Amino acid sequence: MHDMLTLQEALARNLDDSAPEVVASMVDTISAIANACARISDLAGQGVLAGAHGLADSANSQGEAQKKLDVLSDEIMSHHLGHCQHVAGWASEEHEHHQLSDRHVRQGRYLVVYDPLDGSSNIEANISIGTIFSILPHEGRGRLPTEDSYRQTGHEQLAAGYVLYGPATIMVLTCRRGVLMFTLDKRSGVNGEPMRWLLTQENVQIPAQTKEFAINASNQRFWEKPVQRYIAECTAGENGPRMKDFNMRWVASMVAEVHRIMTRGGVFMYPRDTREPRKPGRLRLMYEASPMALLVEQAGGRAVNGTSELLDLVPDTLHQRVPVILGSRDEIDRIVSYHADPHENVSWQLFKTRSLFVQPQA
Ligand code: AFP
Repeated sequence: MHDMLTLQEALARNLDDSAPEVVASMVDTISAIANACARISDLAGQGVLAGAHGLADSANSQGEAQKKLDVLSDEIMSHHLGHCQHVAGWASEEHEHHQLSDRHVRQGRYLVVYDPLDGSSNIEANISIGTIFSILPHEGRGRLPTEDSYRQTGHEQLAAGYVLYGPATIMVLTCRRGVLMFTLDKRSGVNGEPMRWLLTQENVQIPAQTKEFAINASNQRFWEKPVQRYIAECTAGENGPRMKDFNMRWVASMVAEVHRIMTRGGVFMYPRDTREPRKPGRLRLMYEASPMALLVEQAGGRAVNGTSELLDLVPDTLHQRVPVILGSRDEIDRIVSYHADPHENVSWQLFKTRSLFVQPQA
């Protein structure tokens, strides 16, 4: 491991076309996030022994019950960002409003948006969970950031990433110059030194084709027709219009699903559904969809809401929800074409059964 680049070394090389003060400030900011995530990894890895299992006696700004690890992870992220001189403010899934750095609010170059703990329903089941973050420019540098300061499209992100707390703790990161993967060296960090993140993959590329999709199939009856059509064709397998068999995965941690796609391709879908027509989707644009969309696009994939590129969307509010369909480019192109086909004729034999997943009696 002695010849592996550290996070700081790899970032400096990745940003070698930038001004020195930009390199230094971005390296410092991502290091602050990395140190926070190393601490979250340690807590998550301690499991119930860390006293971080179960529900907190609180709800987040969207009325969702909070897990103790949600709250602790948010406090850790907030603490590290508050001590970073380059961060003017931040917004979290766990708080209705953004938070201002009490020391660097005017001079900070960056605004950070994050989901401190994605996949909370999996904590007690010991299934991989993660942190998702997005770094935006503080355009009004020198002035106090407002909530409007955060309402930037995904194209404005200067960097985006996630940390997956699995058997290994892995950070996947882009500064708009390709995608880098780092593994936390859990045997480092002695004598009070921060743990090291080592560069274990660079120039990550998502295969354009795949035979694997991820969707919560229990919602099938609520999906709109283009999604019904796409999934029905996948499950029809080699005897259906796709003429090949597909496999399905569903972890219920977006970070784990996206990481699988980063490593071998695939499609992830949390589409709009008709349960609550007023609710455009489950996932949040600013701290789930946008950062993941930048990562996927930087790795050669595609990320849409069904009809538009996710990176094009201008957020209305900090916690705006959107449909998310992302992954292997050829598959996303197909799904977009189905959404664009107003008269799409679903071949009815796919729907002869009561459910897409019940094969007709022989
Ligand atoms: P939680 O953090 O509340 O568990 O939600 C995780 C998530 O936002 C995303 O990571 C998953 O893909 C999706 O929700 C799972 O949703 P379902 O529980 O409806 O499958």
